[in-house]
Amino acid sequence: MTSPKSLFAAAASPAAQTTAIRRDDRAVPSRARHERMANALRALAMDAVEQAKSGHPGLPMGAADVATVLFSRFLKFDAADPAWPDRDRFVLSAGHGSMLIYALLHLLGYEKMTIEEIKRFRQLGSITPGHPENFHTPGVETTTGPLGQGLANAVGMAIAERHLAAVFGPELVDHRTYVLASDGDLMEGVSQEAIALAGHLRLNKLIVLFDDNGISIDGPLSLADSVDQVKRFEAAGWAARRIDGHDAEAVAAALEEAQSCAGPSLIACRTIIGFGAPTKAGSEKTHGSPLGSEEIKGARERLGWAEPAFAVPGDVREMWRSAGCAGRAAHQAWCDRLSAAPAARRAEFERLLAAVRSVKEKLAATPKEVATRAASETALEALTAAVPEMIGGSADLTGSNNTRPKGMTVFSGRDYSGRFIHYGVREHGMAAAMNGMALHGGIIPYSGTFLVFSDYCRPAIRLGALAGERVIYVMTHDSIGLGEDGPTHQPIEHLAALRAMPNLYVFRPCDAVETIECWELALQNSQSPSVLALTRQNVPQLRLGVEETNRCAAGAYEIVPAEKDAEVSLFATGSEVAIAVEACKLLRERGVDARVVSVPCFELLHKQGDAERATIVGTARVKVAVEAAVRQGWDEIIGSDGAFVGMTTFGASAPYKDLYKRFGITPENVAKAALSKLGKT
Ligand SMILES: Cc1ncc(C[n+]2csc(CCOP(=O)(O)OP(=O)(O)O)c2C)c(N)n1
Repeated sequence: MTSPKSLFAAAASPAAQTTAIRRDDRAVPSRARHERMANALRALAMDAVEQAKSGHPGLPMGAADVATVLFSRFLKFDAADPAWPDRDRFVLSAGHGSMLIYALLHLLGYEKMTIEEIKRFRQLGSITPGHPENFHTPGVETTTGPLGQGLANAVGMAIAERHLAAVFGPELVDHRTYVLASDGDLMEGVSQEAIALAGHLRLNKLIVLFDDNGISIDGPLSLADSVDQVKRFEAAGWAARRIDGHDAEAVAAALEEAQSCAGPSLIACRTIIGFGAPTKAGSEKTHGSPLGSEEIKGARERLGWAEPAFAVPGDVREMWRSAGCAGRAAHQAWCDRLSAAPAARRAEFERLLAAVRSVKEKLAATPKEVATRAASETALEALTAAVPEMIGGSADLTGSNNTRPKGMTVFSGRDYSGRFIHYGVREHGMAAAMNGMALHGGIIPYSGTFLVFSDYCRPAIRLGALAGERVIYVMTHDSIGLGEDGPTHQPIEHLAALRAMPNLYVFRPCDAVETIECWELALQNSQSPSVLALTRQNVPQLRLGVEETNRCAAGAYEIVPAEKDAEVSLFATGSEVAIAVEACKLLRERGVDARVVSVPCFELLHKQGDAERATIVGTARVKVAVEAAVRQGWDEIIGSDGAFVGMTTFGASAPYKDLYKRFGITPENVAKAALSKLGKT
């Protein structure tokens, strides 16, 4: 087991000593004080959107009361250290309401969120982008904007908290995850997956505040939706209630009650979008455009807010600042407990290297002809033993994805110490939850489904790539090689589609040795998600000797060198590398010197310098690529005049060997394509 110190080392910084107020001791502001605090949020949101000439004032104005109660009376945090590991998390799932979080961070005293940044809302280089970006703005917990994602991230954060609390104890891990979700968040399908999973896992420290304003972009929600959200959440095992979201005491009472629920809680807060705007409040007109100077003037009058644009009076600033440091004593006490914890053990990096080395040594001693999904399971046995931060799972395909190594116990509502999550048939919710786990810190999530269902995860994979999160997808059944399940299950365009995504590493190892090497690279990619595309069918072990270096690290390498001077370079990935190796033999029988380059990861190859890449690609007159997928993306390696042996249509249902013949992905055809380019047919 890793130690708490190594886990929290990077993030924890000792808090300044102050005479601080504990959460429970915070003074309850009078109604007038509460209103002034909430109105400061409203005014900053109106002013920033007006200045930017774009943005969404409606949500911040409507949810200002809820946010004020949460941040001034409940949330455990310390504005001086946005990365304090044991802070409560606040997720603004409705990311379009970004001015709410920016105004909060500013008023609470987050150092970087100056009034200048608020004035530069949505401008190039500001820390106040259109939608919140956690990798950009200290104090923002996750990147939101695509509706539904934040809520599903929060489920992952709550899972991470429960697991780490079970492992390290409540003295070091004891925090809540709060979400502000809108109608749009709850209409998105991913929310259902997230809600069902959270209810099932009894995530009692997850509290969703629903900004129940009944308005979306097109107008009243009744145009498109008539779900009773309270009943919906209750059906999924949540405690749920409705309150008036402008009644601060009702919000506080509901939050108080939610603290002691046995499962997750929903608080549906009835609010008025654009609260305070004289003619536009309660209508979609406040949702996504500046209010206009007349409306803002009227709103200031209604709210009793006489300050000029962007000005915050001293008393209000003081109230917010004291909320911003109310958690400082709790933070300091936590730092003290952490320093009393056992010393750090060997670094994660060293543990990882030792595990990889042991797997490679075993494979060199006893080569294995196995499916790469099975090789991945063997790799996981060593890796998960060495890296306890790894939490596995599968979207109901555990036996097919081979993601549960022997002995890994299940994470459940009864036992949060388990490290394997049965996500159910919820690929999208799983992917978004994994993002949340990675964001939480202390966890390296990996989980599986079929590669074809990467489409079901894609929105979350994309956000993980944008935010630079280490999430590892084990995507098995990676081609027509899966056989009899047929074209619905056979990925064709998926590798190309995934490779098109910036900051996503797509690995397609060719054998057991490449599989452990790709796992090592995925684990070392601490700023990027990775996909491991793995076969269902067996493949021969092509790498036989003992090799210290990770040859996959260059993205591509010569797995079969030329005899002398190659006329033909054959490029392949995954299960097709063995086909290319056979084709190479056929070419040599015809007197043609050829070499084979395995290309386990395009992105790493692209990262090589020009000279290294040129050496790997080589200078052979003819280049042929073979991959049981579409050609798109390969021309960068083989050129538009290269030959490609792969798929141009959907697959079919049949035993896989028949399919490879039917679609012409055979050594004979690869050799034929090369010979034809050489003019030797
Ligand atoms: C997945 C996704 N689809 C569409 C949008 C565009 N969009 C932004 S806000 C919104 C709906 C707004 O309604 P609601 O969620 O109730 O927010 P409110 O109007 O209360 O601010 C839509 C469709 C989006 N951000 N994400």
